[in-house]
Amino acid sequence: MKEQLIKQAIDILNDNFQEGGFTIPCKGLYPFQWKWDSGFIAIGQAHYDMEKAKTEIATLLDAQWENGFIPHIVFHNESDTYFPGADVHRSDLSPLASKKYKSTGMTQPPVTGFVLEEMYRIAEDKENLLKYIATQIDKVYDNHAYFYTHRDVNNEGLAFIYHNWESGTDNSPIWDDIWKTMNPPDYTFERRDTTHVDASQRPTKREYDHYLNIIEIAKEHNYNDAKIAAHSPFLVLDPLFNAMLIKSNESLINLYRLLGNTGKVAQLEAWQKKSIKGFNDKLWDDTLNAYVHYDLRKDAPIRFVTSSSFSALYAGIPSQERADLLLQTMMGKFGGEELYLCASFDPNSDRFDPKKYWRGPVWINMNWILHNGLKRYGFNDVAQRVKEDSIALIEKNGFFEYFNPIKKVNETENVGYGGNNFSWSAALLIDLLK
Ligand code: 9WN
Repeated sequence: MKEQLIKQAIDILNDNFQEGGFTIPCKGLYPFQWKWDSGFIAIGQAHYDMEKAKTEIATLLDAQWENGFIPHIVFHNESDTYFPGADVHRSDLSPLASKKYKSTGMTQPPVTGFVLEEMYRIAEDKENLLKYIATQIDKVYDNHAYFYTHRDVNNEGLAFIYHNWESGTDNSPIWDDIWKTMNPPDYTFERRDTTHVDASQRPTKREYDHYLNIIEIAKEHNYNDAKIAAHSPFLVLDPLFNAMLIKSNESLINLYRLLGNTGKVAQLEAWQKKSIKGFNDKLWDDTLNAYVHYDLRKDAPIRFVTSSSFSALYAGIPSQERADLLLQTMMGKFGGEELYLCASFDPNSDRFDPKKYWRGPVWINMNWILHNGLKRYGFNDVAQRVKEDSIALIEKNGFFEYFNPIKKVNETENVGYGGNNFSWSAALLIDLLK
């Protein structure tokens, strides 16, 4: 069984690998290179073809902008199966954009630092991999410098996101109250996602109006961060995004030490200290006993528990005492026997929807982050359950993009949703099974 699943996963990843040296998240639905997908994909590739993993990350970093920014999509080709494409995003409006690649002007969770460390963990020839890391690591450092210089408006060690697509958790109910503060035009456009996937599993037309509206505002300001910080109706501190930054800081520190190149370590440690403090001070909610999102526009927390709330474990952010509380919250709200771990949104909330994308379904990349985070704090039984649930969902349904967390439904129907033969589900399953 295990060998069979690994073989299937490798076939999917090889099939999704493109000539330009990158892997698409899935055919039809996502025909380009996505930032955090590439990172998770490289972790899977590292187990069976390290050269491919190296290429994946090198290609992504090749699209870095002059200010250290790394875009969320790199448009390597002219595919028209995805909306909105390069002609909507118009990265050329920014004087700092890559001259080599068209891209978006927004980013995604900064996973690349810890991905390099994961590749090092997996590598058999560690010396060879360190040589490769030496050629890439400064680009990742520059990306972190970008976040601390241009995205930390209150100088508290936390980077803002200005678009829901930057969070990676696109239509989370977290954003619902922000949409109420906006009134975008009823844009005319042709969506492509709902030609690949049932519309009931995707965001609504009105949600897309909001998504496009924020892009238009950012474009009016030529993707200038200071102007975006001043004018974007969406400005949020996201616990997942910042946990990934903090985990990646830690990895960069470890890797620079291994390289014997410690010139940047003091700066990374200073950022790290500030970020961990900022995260604990600003994002912890004493009543919910969880980390939550923070709306910088309203200057108020967004008080819901999501799978992002638990990602802090992977980055070692909570004290053991807080981690214990976080585990209680997770098991109390998300851990019932009738559920697979881990729903993406609080299953007790009336905003929970078990079929709709980031409003409830289980995602394998989040489960991978949570599995590793739970292990870090010694919560081995729950870590094991997250792993077993991930394997069971894929084994039963296939390598889908997301899954219905309700077990009863799982017994009777196929409950894998979104894209099939999805790259990070394949890649991270390989890592979980090895
Ligand atoms: C927008 C590629 C990406 C993931 C995101 C996921 C989805 C895109 C979309 O697909 O977002 O970036 O068009 O819906 O939400 O996490 O990186 O797999």
